[in-house]
Amino acid sequence: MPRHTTVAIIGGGPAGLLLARLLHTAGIDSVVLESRDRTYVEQRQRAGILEQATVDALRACGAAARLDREGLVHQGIELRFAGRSHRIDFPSLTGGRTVTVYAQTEVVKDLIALQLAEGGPLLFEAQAHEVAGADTERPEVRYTHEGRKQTLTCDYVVGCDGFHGIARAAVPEQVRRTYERTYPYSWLGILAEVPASCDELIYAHSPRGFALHSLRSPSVSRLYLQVPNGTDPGDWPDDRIWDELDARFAIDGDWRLERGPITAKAVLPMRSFVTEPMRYGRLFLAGDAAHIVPPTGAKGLNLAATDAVVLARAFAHLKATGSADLLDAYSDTCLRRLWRAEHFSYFMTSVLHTDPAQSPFDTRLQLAQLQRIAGSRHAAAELAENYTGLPMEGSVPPSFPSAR
Ligand code: FAS
Ligand code: PHB
Repeated sequence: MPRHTTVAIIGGGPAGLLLARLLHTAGIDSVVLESRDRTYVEQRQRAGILEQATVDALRACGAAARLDREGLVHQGIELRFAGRSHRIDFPSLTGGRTVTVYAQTEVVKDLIALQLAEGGPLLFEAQAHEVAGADTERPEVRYTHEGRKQTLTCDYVVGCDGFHGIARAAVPEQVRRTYERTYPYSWLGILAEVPASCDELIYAHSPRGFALHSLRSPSVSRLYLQVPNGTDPGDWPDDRIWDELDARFAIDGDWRLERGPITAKAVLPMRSFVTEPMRYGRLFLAGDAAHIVPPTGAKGLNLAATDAVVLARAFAHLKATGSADLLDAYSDTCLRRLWRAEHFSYFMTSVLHTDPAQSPFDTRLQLAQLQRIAGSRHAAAELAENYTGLPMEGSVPPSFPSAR
């Protein structure tokens, strides 16, 4: 295990793993420190939708072989409200853009396999405790691995350690600005061994609350329903879940929600969060370590991937030219696109969920907004452009500079 590396990466989730892979293809060494074990990281149920830019980034670094075989390209989504169904067609509204259904668990498995086979060190059960010297030329990451305290020195350190990680705290409080919104509801998410009852994702607004029908594969469905904060999944036996989903997806006309064995249940809270700047000295923050969105807009994983792409491009530029200008612009470059995604995620969450405290007037406003989207190409295009992912500034080159 090296005691020094060019880029120390804290966190082996999508942000850290994709960054390590992109750096490797640019011939830049890194070390990834991941606090959990491999099984935990690979099994953790999270996102399911990849924007085209995320697919492009995975292809650009040779991590998309299985994704290209097993990923399901989706050309639209369905909105349901007031007993009606409305399809939003992505290609016709965005000039050809689509999304791909491919679970975050699979992205993580693919990146871990590549990192272990070809990349730099990826240490599991390596818990980082502190980033020291972020504002010096030689930052240090202090961590514990196999019961022993260790220190990794580096040229740069990237906090990819998620919302509950430690890297963000290395940005002094007087420098750090945080922005946050919490929501008066959560999601109860389930995995069910049953084919999806729809060809594309269904987002449903109903007086009983929001529901989402997604999937993981042709035989495994992923569904969510809005529940009060603090809900105990144990209070939701399978039949109650299916009955409630039936009620929320109900539309005029014949449509049937297929039921099957539920193999996983979890409640996840909703939060919007941004920390600025995403850089301090030689410390950079990427992914959930810097920002959180409510999952309604399917942005979380994709934002993490964008940060990794922008940062890897900046490090590759520094290596190739000696210029740190892209590194210096990293935070602003990511934040400009991030705030647009924060708004879109907030918008999708607010227009589709029924806040228990909302008035009948609020509900009529939601229905008016949803009807506007269903009835206007312009309003539908705004949703489609945001959902499929806005172009990344200086988007990913067809292939990264080959490893020199
Ligand atoms: P991650 O949190 O994925 O990874 C951070 C990694 O750092 C973890 O593996 C953690 O173990 C490790 N770590 C933390 N502290 C450490 C330390 N001190 N030392 C070493 N390692 C440390 N997004 C969507 O788009 N759609 C969804 O449906 C969706 N559902 C979600 C459900 C849940 C329960 C959660 C929490 C998030 C969900 N998200 C969803 C968002 C999610 O996909 C994130 O955006 C994505 O995982 C972000 O990736 P990372 O930034 O890599 O952070
Ligand atoms: C998922 O498949 O987990 C998923 C899909 C779309 C969302 C959120 C979650 O908006």
